[in-house]
Amino acid sequence: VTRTPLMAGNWKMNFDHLQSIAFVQKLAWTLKDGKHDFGAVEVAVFPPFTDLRSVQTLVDADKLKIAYGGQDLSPHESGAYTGDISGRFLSALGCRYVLVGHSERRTLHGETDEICRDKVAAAARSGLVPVLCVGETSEDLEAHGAAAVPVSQLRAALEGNDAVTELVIAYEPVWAIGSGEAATPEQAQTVCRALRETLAELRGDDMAGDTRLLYGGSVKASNVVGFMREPDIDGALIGGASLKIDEFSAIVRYRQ
Ligand code: G2H
Repeated sequence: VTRTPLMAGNWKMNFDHLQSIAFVQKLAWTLKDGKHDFGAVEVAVFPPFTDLRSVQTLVDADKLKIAYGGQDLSPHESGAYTGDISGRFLSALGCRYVLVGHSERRTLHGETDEICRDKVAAAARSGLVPVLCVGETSEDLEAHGAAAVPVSQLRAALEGNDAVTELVIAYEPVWAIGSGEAATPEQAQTVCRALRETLAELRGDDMAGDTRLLYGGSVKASNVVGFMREPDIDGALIGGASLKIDEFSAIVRYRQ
């Protein structure tokens, strides 16, 4: 199986507009200088919605091979949903990806498994690749072990979503997010294996073999290699460390 690793920076609600632009430009220069092979390790950033247009302009003008996406989308196509962003708007801006069900959305915005399922469907309808985030809280971990909740979130997100043939899954244990305390590579591998097996059961071996599983939660340049050695981990979703150019570019170049 050849799955191209994906290093994805989730900027969350950070950076002002000029910082976003400067960051993408600097990232491109740093990776070009380092002769980064974009075909070997894919790079994506998830800026705030308000910066996507400028990121698109920059990427187009310089033919940068950096992919980008939104941090969320509406489950609806259009209509009376003040403040929401349709997947159509994102694909019109050249987005390839969109995050769905990040734990901060699930917790702070009450996004249920059903809402995440509708968002996965909406992403696919708009030609976007959903990056479905799953993960257990420390209470879940104690009560049910690590894999139960992420696996049930994946099942729920795919239920009735047969039209979704391409997605990325990010395993982000909630206790590891922004805490500085990442899961161990072995812990993350165990859950990613369970997720891949679930995908195989639901969608067959081909899709399970092709789907990239990312680990997220306090990923840094100093711990990324350990995760990337695991057979079922195909990249990382990076929050805090994706805001620092040296850290993020070192993560992207983890093989060097
Ligand atoms: C998890 C992650 C990025 P951080 O939220 O999605 O953030 O790397 O800061 O833990």
